[in-house]
Amino acid sequence: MIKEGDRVKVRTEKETIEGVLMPSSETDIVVVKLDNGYNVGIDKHKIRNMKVVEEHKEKKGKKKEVKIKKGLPTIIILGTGGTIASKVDYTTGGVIAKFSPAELLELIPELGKIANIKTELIANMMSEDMMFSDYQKIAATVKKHADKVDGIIIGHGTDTLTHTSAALAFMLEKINIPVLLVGSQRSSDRGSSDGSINLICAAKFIVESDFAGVALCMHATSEDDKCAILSPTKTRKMHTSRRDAFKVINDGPIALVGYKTGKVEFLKKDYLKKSKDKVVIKDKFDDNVILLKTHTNMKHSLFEFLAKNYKAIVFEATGLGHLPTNLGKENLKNYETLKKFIKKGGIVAISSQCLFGRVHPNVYVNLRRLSEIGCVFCEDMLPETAFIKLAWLLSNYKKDAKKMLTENLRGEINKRIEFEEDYLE
Ligand code: DAS
Repeated sequence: MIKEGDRVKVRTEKETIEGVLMPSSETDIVVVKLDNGYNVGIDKHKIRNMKVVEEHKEKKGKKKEVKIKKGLPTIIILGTGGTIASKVDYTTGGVIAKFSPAELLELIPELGKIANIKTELIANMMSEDMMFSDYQKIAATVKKHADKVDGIIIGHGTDTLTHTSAALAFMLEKINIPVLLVGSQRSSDRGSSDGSINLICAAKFIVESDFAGVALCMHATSEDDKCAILSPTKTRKMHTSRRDAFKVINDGPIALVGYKTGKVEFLKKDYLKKSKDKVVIKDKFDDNVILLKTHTNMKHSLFEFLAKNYKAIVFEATGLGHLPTNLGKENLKNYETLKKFIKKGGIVAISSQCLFGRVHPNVYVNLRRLSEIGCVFCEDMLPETAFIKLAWLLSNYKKDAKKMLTENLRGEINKRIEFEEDYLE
């Protein structure tokens, strides 16, 4: 029986191909990794014959223990999956998460010179599948280790990295050490992989600085020169594949960490410092909240559905906070639906799909009409942060949720925007 990882010889009408049988996501395509590292896909219908040249043997071997170095701080790396955790194992062809300390140090030996590394696998998932229950598992694991280590790094997929960082920032009401979330835009089997540099810079920042609290550590530029320590509630993935995709919106980075130099340069002065405080977590979330991007030609039936099925709606509205509620049969009915919804205790929160700048309830009459019926304008808060925050507030601070939504709790709101870096250059 031929299995993934076996070395095979495949004969088609035109040629014979030899290599390692890899996993294939398409049923009628066979994927073979050639000796030069490239994968070729072969249409099953064109294969005349395929035979095993050499069977794959599982590498048994005892897990190598890593000896603790006296005097070095201790960092635990928690794994949740994503590209940063996955590596194609060329012998088997399978994508595996390499996560024991020994395996990780084998992959990134520099880490072992910075700190004693422990690891724990919480999940092995792509981050687009994260649920609130996963946030609760991560927070519980952080609390379990927080007073036994000098810092925590959380390996995580990049797509919703900043949703989880916002959730953790709100859940960890009191935190005494740094908790840095790290992702990788490129998988570890590619020359341009960014994961190991992000991890090394995160470890250096933990060891070199007195910072405590939740933050992200990702490439600051598309070069391999430095990483940025970024806000957990105002950062967004702004490019599908660039390594410096993570940008702080309406603010700037907390600090920069030189990869080669290890030099930490703080750009913010008012950050939480390491302490002996006990960790306090409030980890409940209300499932009855939805985040919805508004667009032209929205149907009134959707507004009716939202009002009937949700407790709170966060709109990623247009411009300064506009909704389709002003003109025409459909839209005027939307206004009435929201008015009734709010009257019955529903919450309508408004953020902007412009991302930069802030929403404003008074500039236009259309905005005033929304403010008058009780819509909450969420200042310069990111839409996804407003969604996470409101779901968290509704469960942990139920009666004050609406009021606290526009209070700055974890740096998610800037009353004044000082930092205007032009990201669109
Ligand atoms: N699917 C992406 C995720 O897990 C992979 C990645 O970018 O890490 O967010």
